[in-house]
Amino acid sequence: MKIRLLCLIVLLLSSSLFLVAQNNRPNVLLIYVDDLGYGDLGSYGSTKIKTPNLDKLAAGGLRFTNAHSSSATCTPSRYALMTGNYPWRVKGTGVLPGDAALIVPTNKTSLASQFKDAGYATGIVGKWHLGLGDAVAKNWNESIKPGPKEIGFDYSFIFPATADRVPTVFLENQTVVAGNAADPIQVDYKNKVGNDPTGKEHPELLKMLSSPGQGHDHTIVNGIGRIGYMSGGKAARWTDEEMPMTFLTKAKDFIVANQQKPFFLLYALTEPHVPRMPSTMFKGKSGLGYRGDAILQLDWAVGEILKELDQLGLSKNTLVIFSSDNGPVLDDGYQDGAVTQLNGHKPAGILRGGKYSIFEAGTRVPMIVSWPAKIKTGVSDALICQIDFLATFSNLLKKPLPKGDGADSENQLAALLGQSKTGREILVEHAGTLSIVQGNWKYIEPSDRAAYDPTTDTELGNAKMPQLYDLSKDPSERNNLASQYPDKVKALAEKLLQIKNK
Ligand code: NG6
Ligand code: CA
Repeated sequence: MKIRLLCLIVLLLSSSLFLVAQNNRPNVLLIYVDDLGYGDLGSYGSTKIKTPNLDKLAAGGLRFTNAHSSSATCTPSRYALMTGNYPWRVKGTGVLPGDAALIVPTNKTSLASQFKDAGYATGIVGKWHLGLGDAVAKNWNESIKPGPKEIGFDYSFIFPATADRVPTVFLENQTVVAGNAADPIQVDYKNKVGNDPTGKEHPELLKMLSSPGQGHDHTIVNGIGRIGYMSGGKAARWTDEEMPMTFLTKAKDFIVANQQKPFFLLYALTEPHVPRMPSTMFKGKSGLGYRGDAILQLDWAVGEILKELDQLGLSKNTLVIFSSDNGPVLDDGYQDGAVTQLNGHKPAGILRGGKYSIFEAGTRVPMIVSWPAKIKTGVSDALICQIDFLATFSNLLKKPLPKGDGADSENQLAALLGQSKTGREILVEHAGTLSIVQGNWKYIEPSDRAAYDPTTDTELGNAKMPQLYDLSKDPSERNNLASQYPDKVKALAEKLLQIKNK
């Protein structure tokens, strides 16, 4: 009898220890989408676009109202996500061409290497846009290093830059998928290579016209003019309509293969970035042009990957984070109906600006966090930035960051898990120009940059005079209070300078 009791106690103790261990080592699925705006999801107020899968995730998790990417474009936001450093401190972290070299340091902790060092299986499936190899000149016909592996991803299935940039190929573990030595790939961003028709010379070959003056009229791939020239690799070139299925399949395969270990998967969807060329099942479905269709498509992909977690019994102990790399844009280079069929939809919700803008819509993005084993459902107004994921997961994994790594990243674990309502005290936002947010106040530094970009129809938020907004009363940044509160302006300008000089 006594022995039985003892066994029972040992069993109970070891299973609760196991649970503790499990709770500190959840699987982490980071779903990172491209150019989705603060107002694009049902759970963030959209009535024109239905996003049932993400709304369900939000209803069962924590929905953030003041979460940010570091920057208002892709490369710098992804750089910050990976390194925990403000990208504006480092030259060469702006939007990269498709032939750029890797910009993430391989000798510092990255979000991926941190998970890897903690014993996780690490993978990335989707958009990369952080450069590959050690130089612009590279041989696309052999394995390219350094890349995802050298910064901590065991597995990668990526495309190099953006969907509108050459080379329009996938790389699996840093080798082009379906590459062929007899049809070598060449890439050039200045001069035409090979004999492929370009959008500029042959607009009659396009299935979707590019927007005048935006430059998406170089090599045509899959009936779409791209930025940059490429030749060769005919069998390796992607079909845009298949991309969601391709990425979903690879992401599922990774999860299935690593279901016994804790894993970190960055599932970096390309939607709703241009060129929006949804798969047949979504074409025309939103009634809002291809941008709306692309959002339905990404919502579907999220639903499918979550279903996979469910079927494998992994949902409860998987921490899912959903967010976007920057704010929304309608016309980003193609005539795809985003403008003409907008139908009253507000991609940025109540916020002003969008992608490229230092106004809030540039970096304030949807962020949903779910971890059924640990996170209570609700809404959080905590100020939090994707740059914080590095220090936050360092805390969760109990792997302290080496001194100097991720210096701009803050441990916001309590906010991420909904245990604290306050997040950062201060955040610097970035869109070329910088701004600083502290509590309700936002100060935008004076800038000579243009106030408005006519090609994308974006209010960039730049002004020669200082700007000060009270975000609690004026989230749409309409009333510049700088002249009424000169002391506040001075204090925030000084604080910003201090952070810049850090
Ligand atoms: C811009 C492109 C735009 C898009 C963006 C990058 C032009 C005129 N526009 O320069 O189409 O590719 O870069 O988007 O070239 S991001 O989401 O990857 O930052
Ligand atoms: Ca983007």
